[in-house]
Amino acid sequence: MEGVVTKSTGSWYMVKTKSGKSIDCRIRGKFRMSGIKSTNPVTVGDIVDFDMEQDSENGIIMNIHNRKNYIIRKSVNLSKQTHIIAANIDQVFLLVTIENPPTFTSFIDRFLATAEAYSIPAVLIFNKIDLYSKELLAKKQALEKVYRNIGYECLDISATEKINIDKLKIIMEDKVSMFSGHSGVGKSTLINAIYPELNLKTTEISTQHKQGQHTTTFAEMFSLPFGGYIIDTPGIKGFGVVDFQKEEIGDFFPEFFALKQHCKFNNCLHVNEPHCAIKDALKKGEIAESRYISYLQLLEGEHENYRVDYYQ
Ligand SMILES: Nc1nc2c(ncn2[C@@H]2O[C@H](COP(=O)(O)OP(=O)(O)O)[C@@H](O)[C@H]2O)c(=O)[nH]1
Ligand SMILES: [Mg+2]
Ligand SMILES: [Zn+2]
Repeated sequence: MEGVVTKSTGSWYMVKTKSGKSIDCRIRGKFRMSGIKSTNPVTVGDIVDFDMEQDSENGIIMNIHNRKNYIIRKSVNLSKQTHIIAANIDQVFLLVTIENPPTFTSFIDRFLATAEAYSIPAVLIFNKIDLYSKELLAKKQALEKVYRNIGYECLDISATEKINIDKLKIIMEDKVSMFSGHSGVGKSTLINAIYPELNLKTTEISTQHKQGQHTTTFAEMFSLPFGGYIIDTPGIKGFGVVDFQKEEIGDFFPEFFALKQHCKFNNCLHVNEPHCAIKDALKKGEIAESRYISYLQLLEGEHENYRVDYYQ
């Protein structure tokens, strides 16, 4: 039988089948995933094949399907090992507010580059649009133009006034989604607007985790009444860990990637090199200055303390 792992404790896995049944499963022996040194072989979001144990309500996971993507966290004690937080994420939403709190482009761009590195499509949600003055609305529109031009979907939302919640639900339908953004941007309020019962659940879980002695936290997938899932990652503040190599950072800026074949040097870092297509485009205004500045910051490694809040 086939199912998706919606919850894990490290030794048990909750597997939900297509018919909607949830089965407690465990794994037998050791799974070896090629290329990944991980403390947990099976993670939330994994599609697995399982057999039922004899005379039991429980299953045994026999096989994990190839992951289309996954996010990781480095293990604290085993330096080379990683903990896979979740797999097969269809999209990640970054909540952005122009004010209260401000979300800076450097933060947005680091987030988007990380999502690109993980191969997870990212959507920008501009929340609290009910609050914005004419001036701030113009600022928001200018930002949206920058991101739409390079292929990112942007959505205006008011979580409190319930503006465009239906549009968001359509984007989320039948997909596995994650939400992130600075503290105070309205993640909890938005989740509440989408599906009130879910918020109750996640609050309970966060509390439970705080009381627990173990710092290990496991993600959980919550199914949505209109189809699809939200992945909750209690206690995990980073969008995983990406160790960017200088030469590859440009590849995670789609508008840079599209032009780099025209740079004179194929290892061009787009800083001081002559005949650089990216700098030419910047001069012509075809690449946004804010994006180029964010790129330079990543290149200089100013991302070490980068943290993204999840929606708890
Ligand atoms: N005016 C307005 N306030 C909002 C909106 N969304 C959230 N808020 C407020 O922003 C504050 C932080 O929201 P919260 O959901 O706790 O943010 P979180 O830290 O991202 O989970 C709360 O006071 C919310 O009522 C919105 O769309 N409009
Ligand atoms: Mg919150
Ligand atoms: Zn270049």
